[in-house]
Amino acid sequence: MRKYSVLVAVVFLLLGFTTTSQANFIVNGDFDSPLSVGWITSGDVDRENTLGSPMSGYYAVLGSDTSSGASFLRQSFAIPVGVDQLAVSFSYTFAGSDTAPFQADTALAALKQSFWFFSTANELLEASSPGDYSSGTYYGVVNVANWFGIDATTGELIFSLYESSPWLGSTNSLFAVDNVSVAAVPEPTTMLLLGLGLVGFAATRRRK
Ligand SMILES: [Ca+2]
Ligand SMILES: [Ca+2]
Repeated sequence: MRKYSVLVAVVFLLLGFTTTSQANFIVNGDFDSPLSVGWITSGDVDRENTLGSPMSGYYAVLGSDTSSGASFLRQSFAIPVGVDQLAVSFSYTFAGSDTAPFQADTALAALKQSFWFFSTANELLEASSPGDYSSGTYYGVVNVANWFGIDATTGELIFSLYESSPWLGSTNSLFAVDNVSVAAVPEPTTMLLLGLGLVGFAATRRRK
């Protein structure tokens, strides 16, 4: 009985550790608050709630009122020391009408990471109208240990929509995002050491 309670305690501690290390670095990633909370926008970016799944309630939408030009939605965040990998996820809808045979609209999601004056952009998603019109959930892991083992200290998540001005036909796309999350991926070695430590601690206590 005692053995089981120790095991249960270990499992709960590990779960707790995992949960705390997966805190979302993105503020207002569910767009429950106005865009001005956490986000920087340029071009045509609105907060709406008319689309259904995979959007939930309010979401941000790029290019819903425009048919040409570029729109951006971005947010910077600090990457805590010791974090080597970021798990990025978001729901998206890329939709519209496109009758232009030669010029497409492009939706992009990227994670820019920086250390000192070094920076690099990691492309997460690139979609072109009309062939890539789709809805879904993106999930990916970005490595932020670079520059000879030095970790990036700042990240910036960037969503953008480029709507073309075609000389034949017309395009009009929108790019909606919701449930945006960037979190640290728990280090397997840390998890293992913590787990072994707890098991060792439990074993020591049992011997007494
Ligand atoms: Ca939402
Ligand atoms: Ca549009």
